[in-house]
Amino acid sequence: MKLFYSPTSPYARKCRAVAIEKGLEARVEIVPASPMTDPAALHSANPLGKVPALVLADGRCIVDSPVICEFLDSLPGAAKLIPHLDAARIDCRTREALADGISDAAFSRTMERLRPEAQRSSEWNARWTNAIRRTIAHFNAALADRPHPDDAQPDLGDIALACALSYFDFRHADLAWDREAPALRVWLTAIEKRPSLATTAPPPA
Ligand SMILES: N[C@@H](CCC(=O)N[C@@H](CS)C(=O)NCC(=O)O)C(=O)O
Repeated sequence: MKLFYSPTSPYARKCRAVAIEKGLEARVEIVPASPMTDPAALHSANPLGKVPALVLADGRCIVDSPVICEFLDSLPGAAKLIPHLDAARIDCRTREALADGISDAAFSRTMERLRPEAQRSSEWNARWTNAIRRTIAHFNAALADRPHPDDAQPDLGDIALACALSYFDFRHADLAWDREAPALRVWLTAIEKRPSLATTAPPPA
């Protein structure tokens, strides 16, 4: 199978990290794609023109990182990233959705910055920033409920959060989110030592 990805995308990184956690690297060929240049191969895999997109050997295409991760996790592998039991599963998927929401708001901030200054919206920028701040504070406060990354297999919610925080660092380091969430920084440093995250980190800015 082929995974269209960009090295800076937190959603694509999440999928790549899940593949590595599962021990599926050899089965997932990674294909770089730059979505903003509208490559035809990406459009035929994902008409939305977004990365990540996964193309299976039989030609079927799977899009949206939560669905791709669910598919990868359904394959036999070294780890299980999405719990089976309902309550744990819903908790994991909710943390994934919140983390992806940080990535969504951070990506919107990134795109907004690329627009001519006169077209930028300070109201939207503040709204995205406030949503990110609240969500980071939420994760920081809930950290005690999660096992330390050195002690247990992280789940998909943990992987998504690491990718989101790291993307926020990569694109918006000036906001220094860890001033208000120092425990979450310690958590991020620990989890990013895992090979799945260490080998998929965004390139130096
Ligand atoms: N909900 C999607 C979001 C994917 C996404 O927004 N990817 C960005 C790159 S980080 C993209 O390809 N953007 C191109 C565009 O919006 O046209 C997912 O989780 O896979």
